[in-house]
Amino acid sequence: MKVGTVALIGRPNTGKSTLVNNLVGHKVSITSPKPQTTRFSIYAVYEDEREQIIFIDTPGIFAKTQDKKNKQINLEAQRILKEEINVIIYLIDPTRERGPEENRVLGIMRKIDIPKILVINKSDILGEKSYIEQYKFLEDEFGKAIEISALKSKNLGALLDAIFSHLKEGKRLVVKEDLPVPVLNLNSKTYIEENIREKAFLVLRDEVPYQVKVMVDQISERKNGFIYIKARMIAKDAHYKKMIIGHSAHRIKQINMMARKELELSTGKKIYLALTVEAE
Ligand SMILES: Nc1nc2c(ncn2[C@@H]2O[C@H](COP(=O)(O)OP(=O)(O)OP(=O)(O)O)[C@@H](O)[C@H]2O)c(=O)[nH]1
Ligand SMILES: [Mg+2]
Repeated sequence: MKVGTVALIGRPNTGKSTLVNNLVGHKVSITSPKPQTTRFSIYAVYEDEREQIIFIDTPGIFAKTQDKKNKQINLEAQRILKEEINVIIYLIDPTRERGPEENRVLGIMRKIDIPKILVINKSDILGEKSYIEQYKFLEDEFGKAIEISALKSKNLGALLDAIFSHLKEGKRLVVKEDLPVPVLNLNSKTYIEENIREKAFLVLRDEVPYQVKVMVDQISERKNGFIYIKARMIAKDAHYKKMIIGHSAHRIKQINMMARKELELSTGKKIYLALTVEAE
């Protein structure tokens, strides 16, 4: 069996988390149409008959910044690159212009001496609006590009083959059966918090998601087989709190319902989610 660790690198919103989720076949990372959705690196396990891969989904790298939080996020992606990584997937989103953000990622890529696979994502919508010409030069620099659609799971087999060709023979890095979900570094609390945060992104759209924190206070199994989860969404102030709750609580109810459904799917159990909102 061939084994190895593969990091996904790219600017925000290129589809790194979507790709990891679809490769692993299970939701491990949250995704959203907003950049900077992923905040910390997530390790997820993929395995088939011939290979075992640990994928590392990193937060998107963006242009040089003075903002403290953004600096931290950039550092996180670069910290990962100092770990033992066997292959890097350099993910491109050709539906957006190249710009300073891509240049920054490119600068980092050029300095790293690890096998890289250039992957062009969102091939399902390339017909509509494409800046692919701006990225063609990368093929000369990094070799052949693999065109995929992370969202539609298109051409992922070719990507797995390319990864396979870079991996070395070895023993399994982890025993998958031991893991409740194929995520290595997330405990269930964080997993639930991330799920709720994702639904908040979806329901609140452009309004507030960045200002929302989620805290899980309790997870317990009830006699009737239900899993009881008590969680709080913490808004920046009273104004945002009201926004999250929505008129006759319609927003918070929707967030709750969506999070509950997904948690039921991933655990195979009935969930009771007591979700409240408070101001910081
Ligand atoms: N049409 C299309 N949309 C995609 C594809 N892959 C990802 N997306 C969308 O692009 C958006 C961003 O996807 P994410 O997976 O959250 O991107 P990311 O690179 O993890 O972003 P950060 O965590 O912010 O760095 C979401 O709205 C996805 O649904 C794809 O292959 N085709
Ligand atoms: Mg992400």
